[in-house]
Amino acid sequence: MSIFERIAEQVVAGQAGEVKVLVDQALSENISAEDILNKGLVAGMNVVSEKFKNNEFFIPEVLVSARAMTAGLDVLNPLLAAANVKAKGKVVIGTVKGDLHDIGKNIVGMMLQGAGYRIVDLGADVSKEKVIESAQKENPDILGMSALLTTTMVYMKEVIQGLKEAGLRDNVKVIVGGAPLTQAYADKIEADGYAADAASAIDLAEGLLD
Ligand code: B1M
Repeated sequence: MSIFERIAEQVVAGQAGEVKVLVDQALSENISAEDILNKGLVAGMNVVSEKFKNNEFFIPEVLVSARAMTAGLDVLNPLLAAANVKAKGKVVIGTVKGDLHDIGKNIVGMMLQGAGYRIVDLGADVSKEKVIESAQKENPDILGMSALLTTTMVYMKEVIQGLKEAGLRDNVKVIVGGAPLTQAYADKIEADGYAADAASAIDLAEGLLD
């Protein structure tokens, strides 16, 4: 089994310590950080994504795998930044104002990171002003908004309106998700896309930036 397959396998198994050891080992064998990322860590998270989509993995397994992937990413990040590896795109993500539910948003962020996107996580309870400031500063390809309450999902429309008023709406694809959201609601507020889960969010991002 190649070192890449072993890294991927340990990401799927959620073994953070093993992932770190294997990533260090791969680096000591002069394998590039980019190859370790794409052929090892991301390959592993792709398997996790599929298992999650097919109901073979549930939230706890996804979180443990995401943590294992992050352990590997922590080792690679400085090297990737130095090597200037081009990410697939930049995603600003947050849970909307008034809403403290951040577990789903964190999973979506981690899975997108695992799929090769750079993530700027604004956290939870994020105001329209903070989104606009971040859109100006970070110039993201995608803005992702999450909401878990029927009372807070309506705020997404205000954020989109705020982006329009700031002249930023055409610069960024807006994707939305969270348990009370639907495709119909996403269409109504003129978001660019809706994803029901983290694996679909990756497919959505890939499609929008294609
Ligand atoms: Co709250 N809560 N909660 N809660 N909570 C719900 C959402 C609720 C449905 C429970 C219920 O009554 N059955 C209900 C909402 C009812 C409604 O509005 N229709 C509710 C309520 C009422 C409340 C409070 C008002 C309770 C109170 O204080 N009276 C309060 C509100 C606080 C606030 O936000 N202001 C509250 C508080 C909390 C806790 C703090 C205790 C905790 C949150 C902890 C945290 O997130 N750090 C909590 C929790 C854990 C839940 C439930 C039990 C679980 C949510 C969760 O994490 N699911 C939830 C019940 C439920 O949903 N069945 C509930 C797991 C997570 C992985 O799934 O977030 O759906 P989810 O994310 C998925 C997808 O939705 C999607 O991908 C994710 C991964 O597959 N997705 C995206 C999510 N964001 C996306 C973004 C994307 C794309 C996909 O693109 C950008």
